[in-house]
Amino acid sequence: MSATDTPLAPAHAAGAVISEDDLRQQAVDVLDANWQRDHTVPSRALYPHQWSWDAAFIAVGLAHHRPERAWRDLRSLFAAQWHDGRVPHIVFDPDVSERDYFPGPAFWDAPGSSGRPGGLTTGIVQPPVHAVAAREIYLRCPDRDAARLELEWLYPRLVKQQAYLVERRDVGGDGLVSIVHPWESGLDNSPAWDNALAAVPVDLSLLRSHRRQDTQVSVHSHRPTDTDYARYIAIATAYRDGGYRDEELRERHPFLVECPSFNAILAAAELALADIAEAIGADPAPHRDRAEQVTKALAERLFDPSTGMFHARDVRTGQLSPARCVNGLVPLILPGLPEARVRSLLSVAGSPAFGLGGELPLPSYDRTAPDFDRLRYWRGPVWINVNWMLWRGLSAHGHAREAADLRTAMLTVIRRGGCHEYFDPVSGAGIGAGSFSWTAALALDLLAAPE
Ligand code: 2M8
Repeated sequence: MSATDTPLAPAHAAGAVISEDDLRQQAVDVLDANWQRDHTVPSRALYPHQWSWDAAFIAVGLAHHRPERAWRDLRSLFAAQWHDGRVPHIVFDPDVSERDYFPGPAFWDAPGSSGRPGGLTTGIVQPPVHAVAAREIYLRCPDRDAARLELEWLYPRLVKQQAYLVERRDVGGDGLVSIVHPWESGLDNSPAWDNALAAVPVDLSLLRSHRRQDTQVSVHSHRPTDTDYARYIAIATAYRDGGYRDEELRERHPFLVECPSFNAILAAAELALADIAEAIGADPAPHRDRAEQVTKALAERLFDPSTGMFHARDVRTGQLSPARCVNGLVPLILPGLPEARVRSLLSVAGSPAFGLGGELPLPSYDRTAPDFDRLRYWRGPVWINVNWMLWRGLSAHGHAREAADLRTAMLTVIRRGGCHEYFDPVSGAGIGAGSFSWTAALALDLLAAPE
């Protein structure tokens, strides 16, 4: 039976709905409990280090609770920025044992991974949401002068982060950034990568030499399969063994994909940088131009008129993935997206595939697809960070009613299920890690927004 045949579970199935005040307190408690010296961990049990795009979403919420921590979190992440501008997807806490997360620093810290200013990090990146977060914190900070000083520190680093992506990662040569690993998308095991991953040989013996840690602390059926995990290790190993260099990737790297949400976030970051530049007396114009170029390239290269939404492109074959995934709706965050594209995305978002306007937020994958999986990680479950971006996109395009409905749906699942990592898209129950930081942080932002 597919999930579309399954009736929505009654509201009480996933627990009682707590009040907004109780949720606010719960979210603050989660963020306080996950604060670690100079950063917030996504989850104490499952993700005990600092993650790049998590830090950005978390900072948005911290701005409502502890603005000084919001800045501190971003500062500690950018202190680990590589000389070439890349912001690593994980900054490892040296006090956490290698056994507590795989792949840990020993895996990533291979000879030849030069260019780091120090500290233990991975060598891949995640979507650059940080400029958007920095602008949000700045707008919320009561102490404008202190906030401007933070922006002055961050701005050149954010510019360098963007320059790394635009100059070193345009593997397809069409003005869009390629990701070199599914983990770079943040939507790790999304069906969006299935076709590109199918070309990567599976060596299950890698799982004997490298022991998965995620399945020790989480339910196996929620996590990527061993087959996919073996591919993840192989792709990360290939990039690491190439010294984390980005030259000749097309000739030697097994996974190169243009992701619609990564590129939409890249363009949104340029718009945020334009505002930040204005706030600190720098020139906003180049940022606006870059945002326009990326938006245009996205609309031309990754939109599929036959589905009415955006899709990931495999740079090695030139093919668009047929999978209808939520990352294909994220370009809605761009105010410069042509109106026809916006209308099309709204229609897909409101269709049975995603159900915008219904009781639940949007799932990560088409509900009507035969392989829709309500439990496995990014292959069906509801994620708050993606819905939060879509909510902002709907507001930016003037769709206030749809935005309000989505906000209510997000707050309802969190009030019912708790600050979980993700939610069952059928019953609304909270699943994955409990006490998950970005869900807590974005709940604070949603609660603070006018209805
Ligand atoms: C998940 O990814 C990590 C690898 O980066 C993992 O599964 O171990 C993803 O949901 C990713 O988007 C997120 O940043 C990370 C930490 O919350 O967990």
